[in-house]
Amino acid sequence: MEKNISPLQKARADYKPKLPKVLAQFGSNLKASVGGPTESVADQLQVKALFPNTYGLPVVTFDGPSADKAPSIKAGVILSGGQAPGGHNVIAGLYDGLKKMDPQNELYGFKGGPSGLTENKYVKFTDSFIDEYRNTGGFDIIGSGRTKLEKEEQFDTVIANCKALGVNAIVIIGGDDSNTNACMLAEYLLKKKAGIQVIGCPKTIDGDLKNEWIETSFGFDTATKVYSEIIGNIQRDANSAKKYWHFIKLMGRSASHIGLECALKTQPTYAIISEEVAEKKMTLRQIVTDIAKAVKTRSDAGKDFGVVLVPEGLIEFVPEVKNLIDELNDLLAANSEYFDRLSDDDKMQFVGSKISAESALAFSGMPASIKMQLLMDRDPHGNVQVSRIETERLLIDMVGDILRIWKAKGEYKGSFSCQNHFLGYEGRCAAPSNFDADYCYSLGYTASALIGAGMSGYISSVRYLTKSADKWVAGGIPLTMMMNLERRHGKDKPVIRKALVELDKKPFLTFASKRADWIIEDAFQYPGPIQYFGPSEVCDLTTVTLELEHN
Ligand code: FBP
Repeated sequence: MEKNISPLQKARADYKPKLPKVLAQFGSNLKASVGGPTESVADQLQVKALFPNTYGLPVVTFDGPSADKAPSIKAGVILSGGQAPGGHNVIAGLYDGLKKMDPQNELYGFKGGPSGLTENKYVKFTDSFIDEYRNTGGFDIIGSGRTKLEKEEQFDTVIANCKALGVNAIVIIGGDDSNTNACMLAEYLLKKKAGIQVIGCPKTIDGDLKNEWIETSFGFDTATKVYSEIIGNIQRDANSAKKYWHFIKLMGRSASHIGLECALKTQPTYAIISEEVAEKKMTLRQIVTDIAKAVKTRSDAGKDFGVVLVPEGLIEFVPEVKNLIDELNDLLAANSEYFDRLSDDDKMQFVGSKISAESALAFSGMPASIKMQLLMDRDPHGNVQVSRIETERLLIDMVGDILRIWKAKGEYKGSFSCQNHFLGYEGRCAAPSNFDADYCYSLGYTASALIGAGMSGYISSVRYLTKSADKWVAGGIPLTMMMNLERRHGKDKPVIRKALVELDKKPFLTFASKRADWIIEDAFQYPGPIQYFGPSEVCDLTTVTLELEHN
């Protein structure tokens, strides 16, 4: 049966992703120049003790062809965690890089995320298989999952499965949690002298897997473009009908990079940045009072409409709620089986009796629906599933309460009619923008070069991303460099540190310098849809965040 693909998909299949010169020109095995020993971002002694074989590895940069022939490679790849546009191109780049090195090299895709490695579910990639997925969105080529690989039994099963198949390298395409898995697996495989290399690739629409060497995670560019298009459309509707306040929650589990990027692109009436809330130690009451003041200011000017951007992770950054969540995490981790058997009412009572007086106060002040959402299962990495908490509705309710009080006192005369939206899943599988198509392909290709150069415990790094792709620099960063200790499931665990929005850096400062005007004026910008064909200044645009951070 002929594949049912859209005209755009057909045309995109022919797109040839741009590569850094060092990868495009040489392609076969590459020479790596190495820097000095490295350190983890924090907790150096503890991280070093936990990762004796992978700690302190040097940063690697590819700078030309290598005369050494790469060993023959049978690699396995997994997609891990939430979908992000461009994952298929990472696999295509990895495949092409391996084949360029030696046509006999092979690539296997382990299905359904990390569990594919332990359950030995795989497919062998061929040219026609890969061709079908070039430049497409989604992770459906092999699927994804959130199983945490951290136990020795799991690692031993991975060794046994790889050995049986002859796989001597594993590429893990994932976010901070998945690359933490990659680091632990690399360490274990070196300790066991298993002869299997591990390379990570930085994926997540959240944009929080970044540092000096990883300028952005893939998928952030495309997802924020999709959300900004929709926000722009909603703003135009708000400005046309002039009767609704739209509260739009934007995905991004923890950091507010997505919210900030979308705000810079669309100039909404109001945008909350979670990191600022934490820095200023704002209470929920202060947050909603500020929004209510903006609503009143506009209403006094005859404008009973506007758009508010709410970051998905906000709730965890409000100090009173953060303390509550930390206590709940520990409590639920220590009593999970007992807790699961309780009715909803008993759960509330149990929690109320076990947490501190301050947290109990914060908990009791929340609507029942939000309380239950806070008690829901954590994901396998111990994270609260914030995408399931309806923060935007909570804010609408609380702002409405304040406005009603002001109205009763005669201080506010407007109408506050609201619509709520959640933008998340709409953007995670979009066809990658040119930037993500190129970046992802380069990341995959770089991963193949790292394998060829015999590296393990590295994450693929492609830098200088605001320059044209031929000037990008490809190499690898030791995963341990990004690690620190954090509290998970009630214990201190080594994890890759998330990059939060920095309040003293240009993206936030630019936003902060403009936002007061956005409340009064209708400064809305309408970015429109991603353009795949047309002038480079429209089609190859990167994010405002990258531009401000690096130019
Ligand atoms: P990753 O960190 O795995 O990339 O996932 C990010 C994310 O899209 C978050 O923004 C969101 O909170 C979460 O995944 C949603 O998880 P799920 O896909 O399990 O609903």
